Amino acid sequence: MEGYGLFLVLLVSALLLGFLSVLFALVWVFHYREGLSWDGGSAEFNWHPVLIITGFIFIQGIAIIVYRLPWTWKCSKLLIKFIHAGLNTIAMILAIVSLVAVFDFHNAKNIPNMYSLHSWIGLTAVIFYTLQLVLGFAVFLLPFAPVSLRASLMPIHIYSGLLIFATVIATALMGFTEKLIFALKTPAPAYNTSPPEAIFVNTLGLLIVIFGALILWMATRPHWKRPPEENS
Ligand code: ASC
Repeated sequence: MEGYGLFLVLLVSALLLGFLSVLFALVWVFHYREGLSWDGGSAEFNWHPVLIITGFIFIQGIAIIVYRLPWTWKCSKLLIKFIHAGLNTIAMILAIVSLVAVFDFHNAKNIPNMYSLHSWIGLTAVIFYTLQLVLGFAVFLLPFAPVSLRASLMPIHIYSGLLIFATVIATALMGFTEKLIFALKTPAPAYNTSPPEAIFVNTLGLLIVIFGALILWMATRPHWKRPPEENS
């Protein structure tokens, strides 16, 4: 349990940043935008940032580091696997609902779909995340795959999980910039005049980058890994 105190500091910081990011997303849509509803208008679009930040960034980040929590090392590995898979399933559902909100809003307003880099990379991330979840469930949770197959797929599972997580954060940053450019033009104060909403959402972007940096650091320190078991 090398550097356990530092791990706790990073964990508490990541949790605070995660909650703060969700809070910022809610303040953004309720204070600066049209709030939330499911009516084909802007308030339906607003589910997109709220659900992505809550599910696809915060919950996914926690799902990544559940194996690193030292007080779970005495729990059965199977239980932690179910928590890992369960949190990732919740994140996947929220990400898919958030995409439905955008497509539904676009179609109601006759706005084209899938033309931006944000949409190309974002949809690709959701598809790969779903594949990763199904494959992870089949190989690591169901009792059928031989240990040799588990061992050879584990580095790929870890690599693709971290790559998808980092890609989701990069995609969210593109989304913030897009939305601010679309929303902040005349008669609203333009983005390039740095109105309060622009500063606020840029700050949200910074919070998410720092959250991601902490999660990736905690996940990749070899000495914070769950100690191997005899029969795992
Ligand atoms: C599993 C599991 C592990 C790995 C290991 C192969 O399903 O619980 O620790 O795969 O067996 O790397």
